[in-house]
Amino acid sequence: MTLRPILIHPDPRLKTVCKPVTDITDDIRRLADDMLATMYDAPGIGLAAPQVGVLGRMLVMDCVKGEDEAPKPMVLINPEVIWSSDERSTYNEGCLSIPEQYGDVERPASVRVRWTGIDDKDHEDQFDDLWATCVQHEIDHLDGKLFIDYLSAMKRQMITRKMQKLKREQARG
Ligand code: K1U
Ligand code: ZN
Repeated sequence: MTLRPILIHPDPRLKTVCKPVTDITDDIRRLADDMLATMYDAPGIGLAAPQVGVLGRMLVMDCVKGEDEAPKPMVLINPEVIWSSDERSTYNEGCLSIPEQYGDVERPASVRVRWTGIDDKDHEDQFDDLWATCVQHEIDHLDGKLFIDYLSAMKRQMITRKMQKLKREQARG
């Protein structure tokens, strides 16, 4: 298992519409393990393949909250939202590709999603609460969309400038 570096916005790979994953190969199984390890290490509750520079439609997540509850690592390949509730919920979202920046995003409160599992089987389930927010945030990544795209142009520009500065500082070492 290898921790993979997480790309920081702005990066053209985070703006790309990702291609479907066609086969569950050993490379894909390794990527799933690496993405879960990278997500837990960050720490985060989700991670999409483009955030580690792989432009395929695959994401991992685990939104279990309490330390007394068993972890629930999930790997979703080629996920598709097949139903969204009319009810909306707002969450102050963050993103591992936009560290330490947050913004309120309104999304459907519940979604039904169909995907292929790492077991190569078809799955379908309803997601609610934080799971619903997270799976929509991660599917947005697969479509080249970031949570800041839901914010005002002024807030988005302010955050983007901060990230450009952070990347310049990181490059200087
Ligand atoms: O996709 C990502 O960048 C991961 C992101 C997922 C997410 C967060 C909030 C709302 C929707 C989606 C994160 O995991 S940011 C870190 C985070 O939220 C967190 C970190 C530690 C404990 C609990 C939450
Ligand atoms: Zn994100």
